[in-house]
Amino acid sequence: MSDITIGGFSSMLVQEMDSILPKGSFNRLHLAMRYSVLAPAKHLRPFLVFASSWVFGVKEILKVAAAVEFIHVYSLIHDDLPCMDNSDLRRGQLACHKEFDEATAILAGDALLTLAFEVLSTSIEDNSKCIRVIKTLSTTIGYNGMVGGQVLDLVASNFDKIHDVHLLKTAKLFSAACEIGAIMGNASDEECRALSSYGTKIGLAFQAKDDLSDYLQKNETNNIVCSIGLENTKEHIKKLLDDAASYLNLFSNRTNYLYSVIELIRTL
Ligand code: GRG
Repeated sequence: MSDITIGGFSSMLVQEMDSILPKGSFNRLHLAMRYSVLAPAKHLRPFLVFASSWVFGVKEILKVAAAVEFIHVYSLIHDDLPCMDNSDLRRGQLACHKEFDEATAILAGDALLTLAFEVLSTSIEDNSKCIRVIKTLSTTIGYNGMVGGQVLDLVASNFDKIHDVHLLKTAKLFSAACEIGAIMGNASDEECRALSSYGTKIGLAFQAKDDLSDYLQKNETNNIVCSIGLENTKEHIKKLLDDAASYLNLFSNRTNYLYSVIELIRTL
């Protein structure tokens, strides 16, 4: 995989996910999983797995990247439910619970969460690497990560709380994606830490950008812009992206894709 664009990566990832997902055309659960996973998306988190592993010249990373995307899609399906964010639309189409029904959406999310770990445990041949990847991902998405962030989100109001929600709900998965790429590349502890920190900064910047566009386009309140103001939010995003870049100084080459994510987030 050389000289690939994020779009080119997406096409290969979609093919890989298509081949992993169950295919029963009359099975509602299978259809719901495919409907949500194969919808048009940016695939930033799996791209970060690829971009970090690229630093170390890893050749086969698509299955691991797909597992990270399955986790992300599970979180989107559950986040859209009426008892959570209550969104009717996702990825330019009806949310999973609207296209199917709530029970199917809950179960499709559960099945994707489980499938992610099945894929990791069956595709990473080196056992110690496999356990490290599973440990990184599972600690990122549980009570002290994504799910904990969702709980906090229900009550978040000031900057500190909003920052914690961004960290737990969004940035930790970005960071884990980068760390997983590093683990797959046999990175040193120092390199793993640098890429994990890069991912955290990227994730925080991505979420602040998302809040900024919600504020500007949908006039949404109760987000970071309302807490620290428009100019401070822009400054905050710039600083986060500059910090992300500084973590890449440790590496002498093959950081092109990681820099391209910084530029992509600047332009979102
Ligand atoms: C597990 C119950 C439960 C909830 C999960 C993390 C989370 C809570 C939900 C994620 C949903 C969400 C709105 C997160 C904020 C980050 C965000 C803007 C996600 C959308 O990600 P994109 O823009 O989406 O990368 P695509 O569709 O391109 O993958």
